[in-house]
Amino acid sequence: MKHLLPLPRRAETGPGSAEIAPGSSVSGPAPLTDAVRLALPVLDLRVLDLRVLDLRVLDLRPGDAATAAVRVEEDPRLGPEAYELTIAGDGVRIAAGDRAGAFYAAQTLRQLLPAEAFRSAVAPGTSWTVPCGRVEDAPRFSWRGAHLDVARNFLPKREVLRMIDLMALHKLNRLHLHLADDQGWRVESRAFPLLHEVGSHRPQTITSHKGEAPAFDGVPHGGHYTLSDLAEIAACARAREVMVVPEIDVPGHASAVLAAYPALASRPQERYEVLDRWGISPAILSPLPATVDFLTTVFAEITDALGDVPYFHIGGDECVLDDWAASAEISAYQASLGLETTGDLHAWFLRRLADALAERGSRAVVWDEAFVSGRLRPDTVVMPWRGEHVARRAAAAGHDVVATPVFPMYFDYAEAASPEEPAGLGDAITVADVVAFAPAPSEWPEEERARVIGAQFQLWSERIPDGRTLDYRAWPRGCAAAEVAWTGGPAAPEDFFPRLEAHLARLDAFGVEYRPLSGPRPWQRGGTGWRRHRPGAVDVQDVMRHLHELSLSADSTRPSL
Ligand code: TNX
Repeated sequence: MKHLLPLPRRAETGPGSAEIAPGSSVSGPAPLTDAVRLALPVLDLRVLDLRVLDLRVLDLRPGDAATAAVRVEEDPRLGPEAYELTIAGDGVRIAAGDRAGAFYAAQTLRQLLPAEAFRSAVAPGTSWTVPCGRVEDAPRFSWRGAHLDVARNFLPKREVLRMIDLMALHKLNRLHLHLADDQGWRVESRAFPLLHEVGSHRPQTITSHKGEAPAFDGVPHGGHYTLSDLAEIAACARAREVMVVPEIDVPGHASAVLAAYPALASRPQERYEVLDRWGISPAILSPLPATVDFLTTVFAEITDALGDVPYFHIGGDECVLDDWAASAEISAYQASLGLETTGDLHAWFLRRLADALAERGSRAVVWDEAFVSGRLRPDTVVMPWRGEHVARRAAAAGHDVVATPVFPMYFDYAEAASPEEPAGLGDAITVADVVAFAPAPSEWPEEERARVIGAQFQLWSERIPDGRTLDYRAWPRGCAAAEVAWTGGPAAPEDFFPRLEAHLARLDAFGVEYRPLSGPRPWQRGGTGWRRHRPGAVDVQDVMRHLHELSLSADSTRPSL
């Protein structure tokens, strides 16, 4: 039981082992048994559902349920996502309070099998030997997230589905999809079809680094998910205990929306284009009622496609409010609402959207600038990306907080300040940095710690053009993030790294092109082309100092990088 990742609360190894033969059965109440079977595809388990058991249909003998290789029991004493896994000579027993607990027990069982169990198929007739023992486990945090920016570089649906599978192996349970930004709008809208027809592609993408003469690749880029794709993604995710959290980032980062519907701009005469370069753009939606109506319609389309949407992210970050101040119509509207500053108007606008979402049963999630602007609904979840200070302020104000600080949770930063490393947004965030992270610091008072509901890593995709690069950036830092989100962190490196080494064999079997701990393979290096690395270009610690200063100032909706 030494190599489980994330680390369970308790694990003991006993003498002996159990055998699981091909085609073995799993018995227990639906849908727990089904969750177990889904988590163990390589075991080819038949399901004996005790509630709907029809032995004739299944062609089984009455004694089979008692001799099933894996027996699942519902145990209401166990909390959400908790499980007990017992492996004895006569088989495997799983106790769980809910479907998620049963699913995670089966994920743990899979890790107790040889790494071969992480291939998508095994030789016919393979049977598995599992060491006897017992695991008692439950997560420290309910939000164990991964953020995918599919706006800057689109990722085809297959990559999103694969990410969900990889998340499930690591007991990660929130997939935050950043669906709209200056460089692309990534979801179908039947109400406003120009959003995906115009907003989802750009003619080219910048390849030069900051400070260099601009150079472009001359390659068109595009793509979006249909509403049916979103429904499919959500259903696959739900089956794997992953909740999709959609994000439409407003009112800034709006170039793609405004390329489609310029009438929503604060300067409607201006012509907008889907951006072909990175950075903070001044493009901002107008805060007038027409924009709120437009967005609530689009949010409803996305919510209807996804099904159950407990959380909907509305962004709120990096807004340049100059166009609001310059517009007579917007200033008059601001005055009519009795609001003093454009910052107040930013807060008011996001509040309107959060209220509209609440009417449809979704809680809003925002980046921390929106918290600093004020007026949030008390139930709004805050993602403090600018560091611990603003995280603590949001927690002290009574908001649920998901820890998302640039350091060490921005996996778009390079893992080393080395010329071999492909260029990231900056340097350097290592696996060891992630392992040392405590999302709810022990120095905080208990009430503030209790407000931290989880942690999430971010894969901003300015420098993640495809699935291979995604693998490289996400893993193994994602393994470390999963560890601290499950256990509460930090982990002791001398305990974590040997477990990680064993875990990497599982990722090899699964087919993940992760970054080896010793550094990139030759074809994973930066080379001399557009992904060449410039050591020392941006130091993540300098970025954090800068963001910290900004989050202290009252006027911190201003752009920051
Ligand atoms: C900041 S975090 C951003 C993103 C960038 C990222 C690059 C946040 C809310 N905004 O737009 O992609 O930095 O690291």
